[in-house]
Amino acid sequence: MHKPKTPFSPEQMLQFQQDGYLIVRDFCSKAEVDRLYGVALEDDAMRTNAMDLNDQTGKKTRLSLWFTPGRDPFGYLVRTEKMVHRVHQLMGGDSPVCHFHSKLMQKEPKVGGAWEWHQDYGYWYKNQFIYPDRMMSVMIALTEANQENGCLQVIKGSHRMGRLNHGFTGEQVGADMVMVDNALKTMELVYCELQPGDALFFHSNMLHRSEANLSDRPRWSLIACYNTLDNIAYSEKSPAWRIPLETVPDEAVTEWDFESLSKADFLTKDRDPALKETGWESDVKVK
Ligand SMILES: O=C(O)CCC(=O)C(=O)O
Repeated sequence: MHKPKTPFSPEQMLQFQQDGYLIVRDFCSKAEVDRLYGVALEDDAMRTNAMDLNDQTGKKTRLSLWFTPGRDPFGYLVRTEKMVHRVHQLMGGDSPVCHFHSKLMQKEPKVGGAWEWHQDYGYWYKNQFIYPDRMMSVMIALTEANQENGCLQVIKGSHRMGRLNHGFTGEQVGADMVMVDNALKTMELVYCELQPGDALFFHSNMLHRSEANLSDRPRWSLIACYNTLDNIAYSEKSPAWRIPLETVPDEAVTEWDFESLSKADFLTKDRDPALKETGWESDVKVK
């Protein structure tokens, strides 16, 4: 019988269960990061499909979000064996991995805005995914992320609180601040400083936020979001979340021919009225 791949050690699995996140240093090589960042900067489709989202102070965070992984270096990366096997293991290892969506986060120097405390499942609950333990995100740093340029902050172990209520805080949707403050009194706040190529794997109920980028250096990253095939979304019209991923070899990112993302199914604020019904449009507009 085919033996499932288990790249994480039992100690790492325990750490993920307790802390809700794991950092894998040098998950992507310099050559992979160069290719990904090059496409991020140069592919017109990324630029024309980017959305600017306001934070509470009027600073803007730019992101491009698409659903179906294509024949481009980002589409390859999210389907690499090293990625899918790790995500599969962290989400239980007994149901195929699907790709919900990916986002290219473009936090520009001086203007890149903050993100309020939230859980990703605080949003995805609206899409009626039923199992939070079978959803997760992987952030891959394309540039250095540190406290000066607004790296991700997490409350270690906060995924064990379960889903918190989310509502509007100013223009953004954020978690109930009473419970966030309680969490901060109880658990450790961790600044996830990353070097280009580092990966942060985190649970869908992990409380996280980031501050504005007040530095003079960009903070760009990919966030790939996954679910398992058995985790049905009862109110989600985007296509990818129920298609089991076919993996590609790790070297695809740097060695395979690739296409532009021009045919990718990007989320745009007004392109797809059907998405409005899913709650996606409103989530993204305010996030
Ligand atoms: O990139 C960031 O700073 C935060 C993004 C985030 O929290 C999210 O997309 O859920």
